[in-house]
Amino acid sequence: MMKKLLKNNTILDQFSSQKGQIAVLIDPDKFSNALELKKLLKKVHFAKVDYLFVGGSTVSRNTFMDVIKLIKENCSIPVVIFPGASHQISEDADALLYLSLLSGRNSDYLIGQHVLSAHEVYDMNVEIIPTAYLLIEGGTKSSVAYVSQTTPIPSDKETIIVNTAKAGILQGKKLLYLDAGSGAKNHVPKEIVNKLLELDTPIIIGGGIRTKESIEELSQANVVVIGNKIEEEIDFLLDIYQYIKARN
Ligand code: 1GP
Repeated sequence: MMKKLLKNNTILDQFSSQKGQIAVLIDPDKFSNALELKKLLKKVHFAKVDYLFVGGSTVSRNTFMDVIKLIKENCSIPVVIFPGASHQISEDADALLYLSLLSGRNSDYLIGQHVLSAHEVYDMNVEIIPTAYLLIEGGTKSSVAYVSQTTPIPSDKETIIVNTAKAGILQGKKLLYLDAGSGAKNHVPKEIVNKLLELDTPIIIGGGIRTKESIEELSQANVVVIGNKIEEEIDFLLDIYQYIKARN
């Protein structure tokens, strides 16, 4: 137990250390073919992406664990679990975003899923990052909203968003994750990111980010997450490569 309490916050420190970092989100269901995944890993490595986030809404435990193992065997980029449910855990990952869906009022995603996996997660040798997860309206009904049966916060309700983030910090969350949902029409507005900077807590933004311009617009966030766009057009990693090269 002590070991866990004394553990260094390596990935959290890395999140905090710089703005405009890039994470590529890998949904194991879409990359269960090892050859396809290895091809993707070569490209993310070339682009010098900062993190690989792994998670999905429907993935089974075995597929999840196999994909994380394969990533770790073939790539040195830190792997962060972005879990869709309590069974998406693996000791091979570097960190786990311990998400509480604070924008919603579904107790299952506030505490229920956590209790189901707590006995395993508690003893895992993986960095656990308590994360305030806020779903923000992004112009489409997202899988997260559907699966969690929660309503996202409207993107123009700045005060509600900021107060939700503040409540999360008061509860001990170390990280803010604002998600417009996978495939969102509109990503989280940059004004929200700028407002949240006042809270002095690292910020992750995801959902609907599909252009280099959007990445630049949101680069005050610590980490910008890109999923769908890379699944659709793997060569978008060349744009990411250029962005990262200019940033460094
Ligand atoms: C991660 O849900 C996002 O937070 C991923 O969204 O697939 O739209 O990039 P996209």
